[in-house]
Amino acid sequence: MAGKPVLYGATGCGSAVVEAAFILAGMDYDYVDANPWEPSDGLTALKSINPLVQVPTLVLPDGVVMTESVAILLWIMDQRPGRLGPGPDDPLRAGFLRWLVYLPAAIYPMYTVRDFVDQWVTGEQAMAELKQSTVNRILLCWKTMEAALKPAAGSWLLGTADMTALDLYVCMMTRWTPRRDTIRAVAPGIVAVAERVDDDPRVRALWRRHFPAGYTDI
Ligand SMILES: N[C@@H](CCC(=O)N[C@@H](CS)C(=O)NCC(=O)O)C(=O)O
Repeated sequence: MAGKPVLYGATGCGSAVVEAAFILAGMDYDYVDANPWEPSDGLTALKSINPLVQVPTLVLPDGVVMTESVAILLWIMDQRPGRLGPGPDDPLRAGFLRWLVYLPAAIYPMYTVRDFVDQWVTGEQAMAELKQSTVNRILLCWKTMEAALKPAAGSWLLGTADMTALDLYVCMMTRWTPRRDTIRAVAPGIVAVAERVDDDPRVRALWRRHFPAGYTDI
């Protein structure tokens, strides 16, 4: 496919994992900053191609628009078979797919609620309670994943030779509320993997750009 894909993204947002995957896959991409919380030309352009106005959104060289971070990650893997995770014939594939989809299906929607809590309930108390409920659910999800995967010290989540898209995803999402220190209490092995991904020289600069010291989400 000629030309480069165009990634609509924002600092600290779900587009970070797509950038990390492009780096590990050795693929070039163009980037349009489209922070959903700040008016910009990029945001206006994003609105015209994604009615939900969410990042990541990817425009393929042939003009096809992709949304959904997990779909974009799987598309990148299609472009570079053998990288970023086990392929279709690998016995690890089923578990890889399960947990790769679990993150955006079970955890990511909690942020759609908590980032825009006034769209779901009214009143300060109800909003505070709903926000707390999203944190409770996020922690339950991390705890469940930890119990199932039991990550071994010093290994990647699935015990693969190199990190996979799953490790990248976990690195990004554990940065979000309630953040690493709180998540560590219920999922220490997962946070250890996230920290290992932080330090990988291939993606270290990217994470620093997205999650500088003192980073906080909403
Ligand atoms: N299901 C989507 C969720 C994307 C998403 O919620 N992105 C956030 C930024 S991290 C966003 O754009 N929020 C703005 C909004 O939902 O209006 C995915 O997995 O890519």
